[in-house]
Amino acid sequence: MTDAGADRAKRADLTQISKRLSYVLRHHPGSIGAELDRAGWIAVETVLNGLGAPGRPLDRAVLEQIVADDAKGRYEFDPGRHRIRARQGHSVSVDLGLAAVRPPDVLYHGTAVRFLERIRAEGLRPMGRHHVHLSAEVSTASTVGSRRGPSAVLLVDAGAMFRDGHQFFRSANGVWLVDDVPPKYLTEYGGDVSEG
Ligand code: HQG
Repeated sequence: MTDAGADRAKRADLTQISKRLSYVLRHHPGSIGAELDRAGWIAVETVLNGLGAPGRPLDRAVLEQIVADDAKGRYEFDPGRHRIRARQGHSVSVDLGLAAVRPPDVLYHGTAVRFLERIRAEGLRPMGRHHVHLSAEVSTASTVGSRRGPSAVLLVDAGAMFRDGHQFFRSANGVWLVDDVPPKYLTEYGGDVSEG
């Protein structure tokens, strides 16, 4: 294999491990026979054992690299680096201890065009996750929406929601979180979104 080929293979391996890490830390710690504590933490050693082969734990340096290189800052270690957790995106019940904060006046949500009709009727709901995820930038919302084919971006009147008493949280990696967004605060934004 060429050096470039070996690099690509290594990156693909790391991506695979990162996906399994996300699955364990956000959705199914039971898949490695473990549990998260209330705040979503799990012992690093448990993760290394769980993501490695039997009798051959994952190398700690590999986990450190995945956390450090993650483009979205999805994971964090505790200060002593004994425990690890996902910063947001959970479907299992955790209390991340985030304080409610005032949002910017406008936030964005990217979604699939095929979901729009239902969203117009019932607003944004957390679906499988704890919260509805919103972004401060259109570009991020657009990328998130594009994961599921033809996409649309919705503009959220976060200022009005805040004035009306909705609580907003901001995860350690900059994702805005809210329980739900009723339809009256949503406007369809940008080109590939058609009314009706
Ligand atoms: C849609 C990724 C029908 C919602 C991303 C979304 C993000 C509705 C899907 C993070 C609906 C849920 C979260 C309704 C919402 N009717 N569809 N009433 N309300 N939806 O994956 O926001 O890579 O749970 O629009 O970057 O897409 O995992 O949420 O399309 O930050 O770190 O239901 O996941 O981050 O899908 O993505 P998701 P999301 P990670």
